[in-house]
Amino acid sequence: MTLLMGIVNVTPDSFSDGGRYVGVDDAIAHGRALAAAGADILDIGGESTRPGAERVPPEVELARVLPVIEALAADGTMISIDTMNAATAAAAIDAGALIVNDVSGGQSDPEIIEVVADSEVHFAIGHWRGPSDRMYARAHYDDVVDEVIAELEERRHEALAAGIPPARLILDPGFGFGKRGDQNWELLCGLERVVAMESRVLVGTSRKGFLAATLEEHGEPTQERRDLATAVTSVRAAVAGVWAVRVHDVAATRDALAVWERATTGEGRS
Ligand code: PMM
Repeated sequence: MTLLMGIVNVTPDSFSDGGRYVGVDDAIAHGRALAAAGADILDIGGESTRPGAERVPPEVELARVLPVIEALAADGTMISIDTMNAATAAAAIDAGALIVNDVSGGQSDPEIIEVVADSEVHFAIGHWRGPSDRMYARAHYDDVVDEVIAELEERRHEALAAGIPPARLILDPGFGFGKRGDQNWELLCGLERVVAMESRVLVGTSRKGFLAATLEEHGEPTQERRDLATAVTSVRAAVAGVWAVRVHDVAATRDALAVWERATTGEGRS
């Protein structure tokens, strides 16, 4: 059964009087709603990795995510920290995170690999070709599936060499990261080959630009339409045998997966 990872982005806006980010309480409430909707894991992030997004100092990132991790981990939910910073990963682990999700796969801040190696948490390694301001310049592939697999293999090798056991590794082909529209569709079509790498695979297509580009053929790609598209691509990923899908709208993908399971096996979660 494919696990559901719900996305909790802690709003970057402003400080409240108490020194807590205004977005903290909203993020906690949002995380609880996603867990109630069926999220198996909550992925908490305090820095946007979207194309063109500016980097955030690790101490600011940490101030955003830490209270959210503490509250949601205390609920008993499995927490993933979405960060490229070793210091943030270390503090998040101390606060109860069980997965370090690094879209750069340890390339942005290589010390993150040591932090994970010195702990007992899982490491989600993303396929990445540089920071968001440069990633499209590097989006050249002869065969995107082959090259993503080869580069993920290098990252996996580094993690293993640092002493992280294979059972703690998760690979993510990094949809939207250093890939242009059609390259993402090609990658989605070739997901079985990524799954054949024999690590758990995590896939995040939620609301991404390549979905919007397809939806635009029939008008405004609203959030609602992107969430429907995400449910479909997440089912596609589940068909390939991925371990988990990372989504904003947990309920939509939960329903799509439940219907697909019933439609193909006659069995389901309930
Ligand atoms: N995408 C984003 C952020 N974190 N983590 C993983 N493992 N995989 C992804 O594809 C991924 C990620 C960017 O999307 P967002 O800004 O909507 O969170």
